[in-house]
Amino acid sequence: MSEQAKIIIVGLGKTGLSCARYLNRSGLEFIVADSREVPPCLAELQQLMPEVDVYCGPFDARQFSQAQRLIVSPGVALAEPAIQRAIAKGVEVIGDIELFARVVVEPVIAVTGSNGKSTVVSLLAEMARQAGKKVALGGNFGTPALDLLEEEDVDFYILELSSFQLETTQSLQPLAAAVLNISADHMDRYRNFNHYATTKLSIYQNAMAAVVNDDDPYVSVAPLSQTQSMIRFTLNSPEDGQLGITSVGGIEWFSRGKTQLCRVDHLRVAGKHNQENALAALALGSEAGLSDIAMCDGLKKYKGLPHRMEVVAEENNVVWLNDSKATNVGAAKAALNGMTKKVVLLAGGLAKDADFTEMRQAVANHVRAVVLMGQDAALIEEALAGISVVYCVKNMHEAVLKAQEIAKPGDYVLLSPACASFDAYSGFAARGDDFAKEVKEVLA
Ligand code: UMA
Ligand code: ADP
Repeated sequence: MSEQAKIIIVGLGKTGLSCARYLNRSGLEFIVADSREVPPCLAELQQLMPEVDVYCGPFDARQFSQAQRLIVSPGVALAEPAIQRAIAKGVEVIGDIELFARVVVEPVIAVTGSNGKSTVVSLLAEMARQAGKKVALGGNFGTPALDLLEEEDVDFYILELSSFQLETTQSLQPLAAAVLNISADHMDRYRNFNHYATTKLSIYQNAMAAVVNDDDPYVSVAPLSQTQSMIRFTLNSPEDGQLGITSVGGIEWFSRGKTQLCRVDHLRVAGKHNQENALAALALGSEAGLSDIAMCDGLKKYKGLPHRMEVVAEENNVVWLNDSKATNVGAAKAALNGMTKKVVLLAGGLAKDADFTEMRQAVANHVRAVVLMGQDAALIEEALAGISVVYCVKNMHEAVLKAQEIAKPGDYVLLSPACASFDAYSGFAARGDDFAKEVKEVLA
C-alpha cells in the first residue's frame, strides 16, 4: 500500500493489533505506525497480515496529515505533535472504542473511574453469569473491545473504559454507564485535574442510565441530562431508589432504599472501597435486567482479582499483601485506609506527575515504615517527609528483605505502589508476580 494510506492505526500494542484484525475482517486497507522501534505486537501482525506496511520509529507528521482517519491507541497522547497537526488538517482521529461503538448492536454497560473498574466489571460479569446471561467483557481490562465483537450470542457487553479511551470516543450509547470515583491519575497526560475529570465524566454523555457515586465529590455533581435515568449509590443508609448500606440488628445489608438485597459480609473482597464497588455493580446489574437474586449469588461467588489486596503469604503472624494494581495515589490511599493493623508499605515506580502529599494522612494513620523503590522514589520520600520512617532500596528483592526486617508480628506488609510499574516491569501483573516470588524466596 502507498505511504499515503487513508487509514492509519497509530500504536501496535494490544489495541493496535485488535484494530488491524477488525479492519482486515471488514476488508479495509490500512497501515500501522508506532513510535517504538519494536512495538510489542509487531511479530504477531507480520505473521497474521504480512502485506500490511508498518512504520516504526518517530511519527511522521506529513504522513498523518495526509490520512483520512487515524485510529489512535490509548497509550498515545493526542497531544503528540503529529496527531495535532493531523487534527488541524481535518483528519478524523478516533480510537478503538469509537469503532466498536459504531457497529455494536447489543447493549453495552460501560464503567470508568480512577479505581475499582476491573473489580466492578468482573463482579458484574459474575452476576450476569449467575443470571444465565452471556456477556462479553473487555476494554481496558482483558480483551480489547473490537475482539469482543467476534464472540457469538452475546446478551450484553461489559466494557471497562480508561480516560485515554474516552478521549477518542463519541458515539458510544451505553445502556448504563458508571463513573466509580475520580482522583488524580495520569496527570502527565492531562492539562490539569479538571481536564482529567471531564474526560472521565464524558462516559455519561449518551448513556441511557447514569450510575452515580453520591459519596464522590466530583461524580455526585456530574451534569446529566434530564432524559437520563439515574441510579445513585452511597456507603450510607440509602434514600428511596438509592443503593446503600443499612444496618439491621447489627448486621449490614446492601440495600435499595428500604429493601435489603444481600448481607455485606457475603462479599469476600475486603475494604470499604470494595463495598462501593459492589453497590456500583448492583446498580449496573439491575439496569441490565439482572434479578436481585442472581446479583446476590454473583456477589457471594466473587473471589476478587489477582494483584488487588491479594494475600501472597502469611508467616510469623505477618500477612504479605500484593496490591500491585494500586497504580495511583487514590488506590494506595484506599488500601491503607482499609487496614486494621500496622502496615509496612512498599511503594514507588513511575509517578505520572502524582501529588504524593495526598497520602500523608493515610500513611500517618496506618504505616509503621515505608520502603520505596523505583524511578520516582525520591518524590515520594520528599512528600512523606516527617511523618514516617522511610527507606529507599534498589529493587523488589531489597524491598522485601527490608520489609521482613521491619515488620512486627500482627503487621501487614503491603505492596501498594501508588505508581505505574513501567520503569521496571512490563506491567502491574509482572510487578505483583515479582513481589510474590521474592516474598516466597525470602521467607523460605
Ligand atoms: N506507546 C508508544 N508509542 C506508540 C504506541 C504506544 O510509545 O506508538 C507506548 C505508550 O505510551 C504506552 C505503551 O506504549 O506506554 C502501551 O500503549 P498502547 O496504546 O500500545 O497499549 P495497548 O497494548 O494497546 O494496551 C491498551 C491499554 N494501555 C494503555 O492505555 C496504556 C491497556 O490498558 C488495555 O488493556 C489495552 O489497550 C486493551 O484495551 C492497560 C493500562 O495500563 C492495562 N491502562 C491504563 C490504566 O488502567 O491505568 C489506562
Ligand atoms: P482499576 O481497574 O480502576 O485500576 P481495580 O479494581 O483493578 O481498578 O483496582 C485497582 C486498585 O484500586 C487496587 O489496588 C484496589 O485495591 C483499589 N481500589 C479498588 N476499588 C477501589 C475504589 N472503589 N476506590 C479506591 N480504590 C479502589
